[in-house]
Amino acid sequence: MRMSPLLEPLLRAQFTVHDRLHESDPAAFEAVAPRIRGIAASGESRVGAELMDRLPALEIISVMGVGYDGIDVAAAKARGVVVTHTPDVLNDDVADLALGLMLAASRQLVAADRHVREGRWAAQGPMPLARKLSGSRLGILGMGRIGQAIARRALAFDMTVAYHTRTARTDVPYPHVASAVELAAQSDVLCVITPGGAATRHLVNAEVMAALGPQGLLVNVARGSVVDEAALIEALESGALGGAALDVFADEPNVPERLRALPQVVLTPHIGSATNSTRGAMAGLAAGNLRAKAAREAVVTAVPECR
Ligand code: A2R
Repeated sequence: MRMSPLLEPLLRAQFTVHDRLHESDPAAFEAVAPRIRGIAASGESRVGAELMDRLPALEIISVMGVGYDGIDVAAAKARGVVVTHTPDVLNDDVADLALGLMLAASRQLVAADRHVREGRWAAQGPMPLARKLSGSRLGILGMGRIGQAIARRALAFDMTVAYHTRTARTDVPYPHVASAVELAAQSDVLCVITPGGAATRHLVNAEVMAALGPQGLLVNVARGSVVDEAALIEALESGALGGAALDVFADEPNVPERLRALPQVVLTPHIGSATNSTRGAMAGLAAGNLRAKAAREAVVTAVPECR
């Protein structure tokens, strides 16, 4: 994936940058690999042990994103390589998008826009009635930095909030629910905001979707891997699940045709943090971590496993 245009100038100002040279010119990469001290990665990057093995001088993998499920952190730690990410600065944007997706799906905003644009308002009359969001029951799967930002916004819509995490929190006022299935069963909207990776793979499965039910709405602003996408398509097609609003997918940027064909879904291309100000802040933090490491100072935001 192309490097962020907001990050690239910050890196070029201080470092010698080899932009995805291992993919574009493997021979040239082999020549510079022994001197590479840092990797600038995105939230979607895959950095495994095999790549690290070719970089004996590697000191840091700086991820521009909060999720780092594509990085083999255990392999990095074993080699004395620190992994950093960019938490907090994107909480507002991801939470804003989560609420936007809830509103878009329940009030049929995308279909309504097309209704006007395509002249159907004048030709056919009003749209079918939609579903009210305010006052409904929101279940949040994951109650970390972003989950809490989503919950605060939901309160302004008079929604009730409950959540499921592996460990109940003592610092939030919302009820903790013991499992994803139980949370889904008592929610009108289930919003997924856990990390990706093996521990959460297909946490939202057919059983969870059935519990959410024919009137339920699934919102995913976390990682595509957390939802069983094949089961999701089945559930939507059969009517077992009412609707979905998705910013992330199992195999980005490929979105299954069957999913794209469904009228009761709203789809966005992984834009959770994609505003100028937030991406600027993320780039600043990602570059700052690289600069700190190069200066032999403590990095700013190491991932929890590397602290
Ligand atoms: O399970 P806990 O107690 O560690 O709570 C974390 C929860 N979580 C899970 N909940 C249920 N089942 C799991 N297997 C599981 N694994 C983790 O997700 C915690 O409440 C939340 C993660 O919060 P933070 O680490 O503060 O992450 P943040 O900044 O809210 O971002 C969440 C994710 C990123 O990793 C990206 O993949 C995505 O949002 O953009």
